[in-house]
Amino acid sequence: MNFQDMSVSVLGMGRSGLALTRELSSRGARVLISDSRPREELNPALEELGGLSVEVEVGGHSDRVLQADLLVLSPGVPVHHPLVKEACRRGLPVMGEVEIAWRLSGVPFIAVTGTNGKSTTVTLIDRILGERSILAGNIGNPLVGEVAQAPPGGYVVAEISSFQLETVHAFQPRIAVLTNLTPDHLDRHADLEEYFAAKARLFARQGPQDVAVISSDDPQASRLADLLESHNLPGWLPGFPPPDRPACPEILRFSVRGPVLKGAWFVDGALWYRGKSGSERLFDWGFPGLPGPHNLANSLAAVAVARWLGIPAGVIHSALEAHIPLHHRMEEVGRPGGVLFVNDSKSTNPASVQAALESYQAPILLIAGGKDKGTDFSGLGRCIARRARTLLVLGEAADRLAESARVAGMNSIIRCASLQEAVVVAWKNAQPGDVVLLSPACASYDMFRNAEERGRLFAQAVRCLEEAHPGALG
Ligand code: UMA
Ligand code: ADP
Repeated sequence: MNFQDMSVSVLGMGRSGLALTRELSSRGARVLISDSRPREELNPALEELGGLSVEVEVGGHSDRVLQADLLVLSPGVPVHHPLVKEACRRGLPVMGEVEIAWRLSGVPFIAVTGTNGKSTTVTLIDRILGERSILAGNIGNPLVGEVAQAPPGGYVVAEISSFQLETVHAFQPRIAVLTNLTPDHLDRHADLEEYFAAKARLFARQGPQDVAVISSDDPQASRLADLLESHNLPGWLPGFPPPDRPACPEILRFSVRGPVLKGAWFVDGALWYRGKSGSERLFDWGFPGLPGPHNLANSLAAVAVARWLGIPAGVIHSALEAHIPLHHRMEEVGRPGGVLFVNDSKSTNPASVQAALESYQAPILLIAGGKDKGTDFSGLGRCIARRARTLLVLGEAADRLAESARVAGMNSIIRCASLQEAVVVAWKNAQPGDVVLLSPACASYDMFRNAEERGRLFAQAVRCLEEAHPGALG
């Protein structure tokens, strides 16, 4: 893709927009970068742009952004934005950073999407590939700034969100993985079907030389695999044309429940893989850094990818053995007085909370709540009532969460004004051996800058407890 003298408007001055602006202007494009936030909130971003000769617009997106050859959206800018609709109406190409990064990359992509488990799965794949890969995308570092570092003959391992998939077109990953698909981001997508259709775009351009790795345990993921196999993937929004050829990659499935026709599975304590040369027992399951059945599923996805690439079982085993939980994902952050505190701040939907609740045998005091994404909490409420001894709620979604647990029969529910208060109250109500689990089921933006900040403050509050009560409860 040649950007020389192309006029490009970039919406959003976050990590994605800034990386794009740097890359496109270095390739000779005339860039206008526009952000809806006021100047005083954008000072660090504006400083980063300081050395570049680009046009900057702050405090809103004007029609000026439509006077371009290409409109590029940051993931945080929804395709339902009126300006995007107008761009599509005028025939102005609209794309996102993933599409551009893919077009600029010289090496194939291994792309992972799903409601949960993306970061864990891409990290496992990247560690298995070692020197042969680079890791980027929704995990935190924009692809466009990284793809040039991929080793020749290697792979870009990319975590891809549904937001990013809204604006891909020709994107054709060599290997595409779907971990699972459960309700989330319904404040952004019109409904679950639209979320599903966005996820399906990961596979829409794949051909027979490519492979799709899809959970066979998750009903929506399984439905997507069936639609892919029968060339019936859903279309996308008006203004975004469908792929011009029927596509069907090779399909591998993975299951924690038993054998699949082709792919990876778990049975009788061991991992198995069946590819072109028949079934093989790989190794026993049991890795301390990968707790819970959900991490078994993530590992099976990574195993299917790795075995399809011909990587020996021993190399895969070593990578799983060396894995330590990523920060803010069921991360043990302290044990004041014998009470285990677990930071699962990246758990932002009901399915990820359920996965955490199913991972501990000990009594659980659950801290949950945060920015309300309009998610249905009724199933989660039943799971909380079954698995948790006490629920501590906070944030915008506190009342809805409390109500869902209450109607499911739970009566130990405590409302807290802050995360710090929740930590102290949970500790006072806990016995040695109990688990205090921060697993919010919600986004963090009502009280924190992001999920990482929420997790850090939780860990800090636990450290304060440890310092204030050395030996207490022990
Ligand atoms: N903005 C506008 N107009 C709008 C909306 C937003 O100008 O209509 C501006 C905001 O004022 C802000 C900027 O856009 O200044 C933020 O852009 P962004 O929200 O796209 O965030 P980035 O910093 O560019 O980070 C994005 C991803 N963010 C989102 O998807 C919300 C990051 O994923 C990703 O790591 C990064 O690109 C690099 O690829 C974060 C995330 O929360 C971790 N992802 C969601 C998730 O995992 O659940 C999908
Ligand atoms: P993502 O990148 O999709 O957000 P992460 O690997 O960062 O996924 O994990 C986010 C949250 O989801 C954590 O709370 C983690 O424990 C949980 N989780 C991870 N894998 C799964 C899975 N396969 N199913 C359900 N929950 C999961």
